[in-house]
Amino acid sequence: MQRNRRTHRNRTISSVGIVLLAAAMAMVVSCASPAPTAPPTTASPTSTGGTSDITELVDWSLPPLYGTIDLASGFRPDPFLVEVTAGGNRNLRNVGRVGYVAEAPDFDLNYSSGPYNLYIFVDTQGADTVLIVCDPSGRYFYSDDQIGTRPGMHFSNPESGLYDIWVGTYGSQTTPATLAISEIRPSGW
Ligand SMILES: [Ca+2]
Repeated sequence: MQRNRRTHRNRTISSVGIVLLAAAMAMVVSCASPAPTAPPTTASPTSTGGTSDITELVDWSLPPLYGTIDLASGFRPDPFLVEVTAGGNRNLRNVGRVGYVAEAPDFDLNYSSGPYNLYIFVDTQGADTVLIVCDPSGRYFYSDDQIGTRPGMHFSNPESGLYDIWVGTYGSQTTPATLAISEIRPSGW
């Protein structure tokens, strides 16, 4: 069952439609739910060695700070862009990662997938940012430096459903950033 606002208490993991991540493009931070019965082909949820679970730092069920969008595969314009303030008071060191995010997601994507890959990435004016995404199966993924110091994730055969997105900073200072959602491989990727 996929997550949505009405069924968020039911975090059952679907055994089908597992997101495939391109190698080394994102790493699983932690997972609020039991491990999937069928592991993803190219990435598996792993322990990070941190002292806390990611769900003790962030709350996907809070209203997103910068809104929600419904996008169906083939959406235009592509990329879809959202201006956000990256960062917050949640220190990812506690889950074995580096960076700072807010408790609430910055943005929620309700995605209807099609034949394309899904890219979620961040653009900044030189600021070092990080990214956390909770996918429709309730698994958390982390990225730091995908394009220079900018984070990005690539979902192959993406699931339809809710993607909660946190745009964070490497250091403790917040910074303006642009969140990008695309089905086209970004330049410099
Ligand atoms: Ca970074």
